[in-house]
Amino acid sequence: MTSNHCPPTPRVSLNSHLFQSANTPDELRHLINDISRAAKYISYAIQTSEGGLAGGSNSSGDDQLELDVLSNTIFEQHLNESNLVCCYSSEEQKEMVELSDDAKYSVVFDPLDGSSLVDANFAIGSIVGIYEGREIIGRKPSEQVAALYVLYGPRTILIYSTGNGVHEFLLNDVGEFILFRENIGIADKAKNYSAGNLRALSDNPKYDEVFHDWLKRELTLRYSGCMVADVHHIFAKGQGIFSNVGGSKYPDGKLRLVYECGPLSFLAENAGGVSLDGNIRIMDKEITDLHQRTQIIIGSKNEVEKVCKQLKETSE
Ligand code: AFP
Repeated sequence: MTSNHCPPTPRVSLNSHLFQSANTPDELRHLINDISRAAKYISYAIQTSEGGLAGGSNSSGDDQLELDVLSNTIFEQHLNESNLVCCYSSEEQKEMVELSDDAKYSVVFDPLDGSSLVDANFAIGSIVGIYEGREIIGRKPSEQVAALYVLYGPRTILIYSTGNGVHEFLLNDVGEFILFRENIGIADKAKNYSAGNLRALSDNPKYDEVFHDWLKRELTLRYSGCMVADVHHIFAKGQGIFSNVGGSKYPDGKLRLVYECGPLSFLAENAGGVSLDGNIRIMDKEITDLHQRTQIIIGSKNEVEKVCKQLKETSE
């Protein structure tokens, strides 16, 4: 007898991908699953809350939105419940927080990157880096064992790497992250550019030259003001460059090594891209302060190297 019922659509969940394709150690797989559950709650909170200022400020002196605070708390709860985290450090908190004494991993995260864009209904994201062991100070982003980000846009997507390719998952209607694209690559040549901290153009003539070179060569500008969304554009299109270069207001650029640049550099390099601070790999930078800032030029190899050369010609 034949049946009218459609067979279930073949699908690969985040958990089964971590287990079967990426061959991830069990504890790390459980931790990434727990973090992905936190992201589902944040995704729901973004869709249902009204946003607005909470009245507090974070360790960098920025105003905190209600959703920043809420997202931080959601991360905290899930990391705590996992029992796999000895300590964590959040962009929203000054100090490291100790959790389970004998647990294996430290987690660093920006719970809601681009939160100032919430009111405008732009895409925003969460960024996570995972290290083995307790210390972060004195380490380098190259020591991360995994990194991921979640982008809350028209669709919620999660991108992760455990050093074994970069893979993208889509949050479906029943709340499961399902494989969307596997082994994402970044080509050497960029057609798109995403230029951050453009206030530096007025006092950093080399950055001004780089920017005008992009204009002259008619690359396509794609910039939203949320690093997760802007770097994701590079993964989505398979090419592009994102920059956040220093000027007098932010001499080292605006972005944080630990919470933003480190994890996204781990992902970009795993996709065949390059990420430099103008001189060296972001992955090779020693972490001396949890909230230290760094310049970053990330994306397609040829363009990143060209820009860093142009910026260096500046200062020499
Ligand atoms: P918020 O989290 O305060 O919105 O800041 C976002 C961000 O840290 C990063 O996601 C952007 O790339 C960067 O700031 C935007 O910098 P510009 O002000 O230079 O555009």
